[in-house]
Amino acid sequence: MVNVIGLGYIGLPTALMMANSGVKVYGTDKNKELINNLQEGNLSFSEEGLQELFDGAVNNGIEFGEEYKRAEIYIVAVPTPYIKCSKKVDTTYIMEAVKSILPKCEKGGVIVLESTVSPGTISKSIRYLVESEGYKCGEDIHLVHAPERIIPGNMITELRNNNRTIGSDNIEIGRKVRDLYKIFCKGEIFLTDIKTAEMTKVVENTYRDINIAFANELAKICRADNMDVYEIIRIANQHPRVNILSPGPGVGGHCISVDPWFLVGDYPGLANIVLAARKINDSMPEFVLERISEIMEAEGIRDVSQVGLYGITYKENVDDIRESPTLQLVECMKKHLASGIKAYDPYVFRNVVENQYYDLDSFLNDIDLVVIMVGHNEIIENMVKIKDKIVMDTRNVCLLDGKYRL
Ligand code: SAJ
Repeated sequence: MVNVIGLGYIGLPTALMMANSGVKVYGTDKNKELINNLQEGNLSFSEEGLQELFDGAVNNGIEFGEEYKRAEIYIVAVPTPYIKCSKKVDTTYIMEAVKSILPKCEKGGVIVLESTVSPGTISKSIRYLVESEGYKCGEDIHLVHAPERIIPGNMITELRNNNRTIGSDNIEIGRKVRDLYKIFCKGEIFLTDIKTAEMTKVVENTYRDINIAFANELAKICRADNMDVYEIIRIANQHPRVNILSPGPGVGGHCISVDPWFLVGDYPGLANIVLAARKINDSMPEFVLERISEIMEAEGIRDVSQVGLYGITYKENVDDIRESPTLQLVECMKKHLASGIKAYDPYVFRNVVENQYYDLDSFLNDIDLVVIMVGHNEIIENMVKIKDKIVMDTRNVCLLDGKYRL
């Protein structure tokens, strides 16, 4: 039996995938409402292929509850935010999970941590916790790090096909966990030690953050000197060794905008490019706001209530709003004591921001300037509906003439 702890964006698909592959799985989460929903057959977020996976897992006997079960292997996929003042990883949720596992775990059982952590965290914090509770690591309990790599929007395919890393300080235990993941994962699974696995995961997301920051900085430079950043990136990327990502209104989500901070917090004075990249990406919502003001002035729009933010999620084709640039922009506006800007997202039907619309036509009727914040397919397909509006496109997805860009 495998007990998966934390049934969010990572834990749930992983639990369902294992159950579909014939593993006996129990899914645990402390959120009672989430558990009730899962027990009633309702998923908490949408993702292509998730419903089918859920149905298959239920047929194979997966169960959900708030309690922890006696198991040989635990998989922990709970959030690891960063502490705002120190920038260090906040291990509260993992510690809570591990502490609850210990009295249930079979002797010699394995705790696999999927949550992203700063290098050394498992040895410094988790191992310390286990041993201070009276268990011997490597005998009573084995700790393993198996950082997830799946991308929201394409999770199920990536869960099946991506290469993975497993960090274990005991080769036999590493192989045992690798064999469990191999049941559903067609990608190559690399075995290494725990600290290398921890650092590798943080490095992967930091690499992407720095690349996006470079694109965002180029957007600012090109705006200052009237150059077309998109054309420049497109041509530069024809070089066989250049691959610049796309500028945008900011970096959201619970991974790329969080994990690089762990390096800044743990290696002050060393993680300099990392820090600069974080600052550039975090400055983008403010930059978009400046662009909106310029366009309002150029077009004679007097009131922000005539402006609408088209897209609220942190990126295209997902319903996740965590650290979303749109929400950061709205916060920015509050600091400037400006209110009244409108917002709509075809994926968001719960109220998350003031002046939010749930119907595209009413949203468009009430505004003059449309700011495309997310490149959802649905927004691209409905582009004709905004052809008579003033358009500011932060994602470069709009083919209409006369639009403003970053
Ligand atoms: N973004 C840009 N420009 C780009 C690409 C992305 O502005 O060219 C923005 C997005 O709009 C979004 C943010 O960056 O706001 C992050 O989106 P993303 O698609 O880059 O990444 P995530 O956070 O959805 O998923 C990442 C992935 N990591 C990498 O690609 C290295 C995923 O594989 C990880 O599993 C995930 O983080 C995680 O959980 O760590």
